Amino acid sequence: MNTLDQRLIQVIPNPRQLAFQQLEFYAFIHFTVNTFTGKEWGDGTENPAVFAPEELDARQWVTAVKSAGMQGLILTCKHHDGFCLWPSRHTSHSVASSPFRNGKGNVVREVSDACRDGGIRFGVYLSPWDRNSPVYGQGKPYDDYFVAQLTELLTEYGDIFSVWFDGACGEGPNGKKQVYDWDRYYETIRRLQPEACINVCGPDIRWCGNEAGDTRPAEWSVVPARTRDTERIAQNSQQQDDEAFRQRTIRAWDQDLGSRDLLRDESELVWYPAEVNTSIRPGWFYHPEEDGQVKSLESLLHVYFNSVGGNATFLLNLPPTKAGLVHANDCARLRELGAFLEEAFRTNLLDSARLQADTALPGHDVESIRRDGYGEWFQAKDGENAIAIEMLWEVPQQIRYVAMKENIRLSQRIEAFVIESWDDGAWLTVHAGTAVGYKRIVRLQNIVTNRLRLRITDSRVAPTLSFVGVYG
Ligand code: FUL
Repeated sequence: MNTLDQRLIQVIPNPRQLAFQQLEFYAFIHFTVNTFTGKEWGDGTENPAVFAPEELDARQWVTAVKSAGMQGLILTCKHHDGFCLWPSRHTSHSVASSPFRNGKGNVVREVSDACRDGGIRFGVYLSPWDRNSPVYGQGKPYDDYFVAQLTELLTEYGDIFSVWFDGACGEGPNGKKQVYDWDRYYETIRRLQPEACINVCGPDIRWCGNEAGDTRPAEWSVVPARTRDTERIAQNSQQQDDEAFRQRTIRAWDQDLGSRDLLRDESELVWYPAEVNTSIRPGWFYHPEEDGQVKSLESLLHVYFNSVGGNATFLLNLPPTKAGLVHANDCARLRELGAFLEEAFRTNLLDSARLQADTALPGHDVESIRRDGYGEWFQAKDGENAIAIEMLWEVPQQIRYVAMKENIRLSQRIEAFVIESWDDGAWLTVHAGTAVGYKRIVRLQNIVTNRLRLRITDSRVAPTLSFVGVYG
């Protein structure tokens, strides 16, 4: 083992990151005064009287979220406009000053309760950038205000799985510039909700760097520590309310964050897995004129396979309407997506296959890939960085997807693999890939064969596989 590989495989997820990655797919909900004013970024001068959802039903949101197979929900408790969806004791710019439930309402309460009742996780988005707060830009007074709000959210609404800190800020040199006390915010979260991950401007989950649902061909979880730099994240984030930004994809210079070549000269490495966030519609907030622009099933599947199937988590945004409901068009698409995924991954053809591996570390034989989980796993012998696993069926099978998972508790090791199908007396390469990590799902062109071979052709050290699934 060379020293670079030794360094790389020492970088592993902590338990909160591991639990987070296992959620795979969860929802974002963008809802605030913008829903009523038609804007994407409110400026903080909105009259709370505009916030009047008359049919708000958080259980309807949770039903829609679950119908797509999502396992959590992150709510914009406060967006850049500063309006709070809960009756914060530290500002009157909140639901308490609105007609919603006659000023007695609390959207955060209703949504967190509905999540708990529906058996999904609840997370909070709290925008650091606040265009309403009079103390924004004053340093400590704003930090005190922000921490007080965080404390309300983290102590009064049960278990929180994610605190999502947006990097966006449009106030440049002429505006009010707040230097955030990130360490103090993080310390507050660790103390009050030690299991919550801090996403984007935070150390646990890495923003994929765009809002269009674009992903890198290889999303690495072991990356340079400098990718966690909040200044850099903020610079790459939205600087103004900008439709073009929302469509922008990953820039060429930012494509590789974790190849061996790139990491070679990095002094500090961290486990920082990617999250892909995009909206089901062009905007993050609801606009009736976008009712006909709900993303197609194929385009959502494209993002799903590249994120959940590409070693990243998928945060899909749903914008509730002015009435306070997820629109029927979005609900229909979510049901369609959920039904598709359910059907695609229902039957694992591996259950009826015979398995052969050309090598295995004692105690980690190939049969371990049949059961999903980290209790048992396949592992090659030390020093063996290339292996082959063959799957054999009595009769030919029609194969559409192959899912692979590494035992990431032992880091991310696989760097290159191929899938081959036995075709007319010879092995035919049907897919060549790179990183696997938490999960890689390969879409195949409807292969028909009774022999499939997975060859891991390069690994940092002896590769592991905690699970392989083959689906028709
Ligand atoms: C961006 C924000 O400016 C958008 O309004 C939205 O909240 C998105 C998730 O992050 O940076």
